Amino acid sequence: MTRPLTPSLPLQYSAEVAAAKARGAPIVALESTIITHGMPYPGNLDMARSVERIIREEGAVPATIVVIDGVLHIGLEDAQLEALSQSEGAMKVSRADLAFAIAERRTGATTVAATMIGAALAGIKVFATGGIGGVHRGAEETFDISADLEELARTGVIVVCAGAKAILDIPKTLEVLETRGVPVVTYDSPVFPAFWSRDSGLKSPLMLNSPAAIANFQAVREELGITGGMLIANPVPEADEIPREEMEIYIARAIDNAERDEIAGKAVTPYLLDNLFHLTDGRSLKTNIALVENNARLAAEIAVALVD
Ligand code: PSU
Ligand code: MN
Repeated sequence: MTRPLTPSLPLQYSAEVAAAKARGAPIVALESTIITHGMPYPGNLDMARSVERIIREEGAVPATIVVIDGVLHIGLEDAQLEALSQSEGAMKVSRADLAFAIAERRTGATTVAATMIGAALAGIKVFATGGIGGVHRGAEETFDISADLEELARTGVIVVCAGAKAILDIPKTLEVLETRGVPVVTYDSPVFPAFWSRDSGLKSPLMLNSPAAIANFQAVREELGITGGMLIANPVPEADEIPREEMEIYIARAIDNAERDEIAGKAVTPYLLDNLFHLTDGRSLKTNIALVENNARLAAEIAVALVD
């Protein structure tokens, strides 16, 4: 079912996503960098499968987005998901290199930014992930600011996350989002969450308590002609969180290790996540999976509310 949009853009929908599009059913986009660069095998495959199952249980259709051998896939079959979870050489692609992966027939896992581009192309309005990229600590020296922030400003997709990873400079991340006009809405909590922890120590810019209210907010933005994305920050469930003070100790150590190993550019986030996995004896991964599942559920509820 490969459909060339242009001679050079092969786009392939999974059968399930194609059917959902045809009947106007709710769809939730999912990223693939979290599978290839964010978690080790087999936890990554368990996560990818359980997230898809949760979205279906909520009455929506999951659409994992990834470039495989130069084809932009919107929705995967289970065998493709399984192969991806064990793939060694996948690129990590963002806005800068999504087209490169397609043009060069490569396999590329999409970050939040690239997944938003794919979702918008496919007419998918909601996307669930773990945490977005943001302004890294020390960005005043390194200039390391994730392309995810710029994409949120540009592309009209609702991104459900568990806040910004505490490996980032969260106050600066929120400042950039405000400057770029991205609404940051916490779900059912007055404080902005920090991925593994429910509380970043910062007040949330906006708060809403129901999927219907989020869908309504988005409808008003569209009526006003306000383009661009919106960020929904959904705190990790209490039972799964690692308290901030505890996480902070591991994060400081992981950042020290990254400096010692001279990690830079797009390798930074995967390096820190892997380091934290080892420093916490796998606990950070358990929390990561729980929060992505929690986000998938909310994203599906929002997608359903948007078509109601
Ligand atoms: N959230 C996770 N694990 C991840 C990421 C997010 O729980 O691996 C990935 C996302 O794909 C996000 C990327 O877009 O990290 C940010 O990378 P960078 O800081 O290089 O922009
Ligand atoms: Mn970066």
